[in-house]
Amino acid sequence: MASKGYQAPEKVSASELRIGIVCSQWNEAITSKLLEGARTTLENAGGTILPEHIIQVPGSFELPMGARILLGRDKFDAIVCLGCLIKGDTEHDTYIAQAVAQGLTMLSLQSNTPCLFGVITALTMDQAIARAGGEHGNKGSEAVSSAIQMALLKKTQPKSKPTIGFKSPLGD
Ligand code: RBF
Repeated sequence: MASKGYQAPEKVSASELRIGIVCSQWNEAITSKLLEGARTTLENAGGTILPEHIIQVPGSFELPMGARILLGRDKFDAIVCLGCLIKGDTEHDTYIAQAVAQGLTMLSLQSNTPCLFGVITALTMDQAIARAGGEHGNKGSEAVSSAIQMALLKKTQPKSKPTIGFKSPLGD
């Protein structure tokens, strides 16, 4: 079955965008494919990922902190976080996925920089393989497409200070 995931419109250009990547080392066989997909999609849109703009973290739980570290190093238009959670005998995957989703949401809003959730949450390794360049597409590639869309959306907004109480710890 073809991927139902998000595909960016063909004509968008990422040449002016600075995109950072945080990649989890758990299930590295899968996350390396997500990283490959992310890089290819960005390059196809005219962008590049500099080596210093990619960081590795031990597991998915560390993705929000990894994104926070990148945001403290440089100014980014978006950060794409890549990971792979696979269900085991316990509920660790649910807790970690919720923590990551919540962490990235908070960080996006507080930093005013989109931090994308490129995390596969699979019941089996086969499901993960299918979503890392297999029959369900590549979730790393889709996360980059979403990052480009969000970054361009943000860039085209008139500059105004948030007025509803968000104060960025990063001074953005
Ligand atoms: N990290 C992942 O990215 N994917 C996993 O499937 C995964 N499974 C884990 C299972 C257990 C029981 C534990 C304790 C951790 C797991 N982690 C996984 C690592 C987690 O994201 C984090 O790196 C560690 O808990 C250290 O904070």
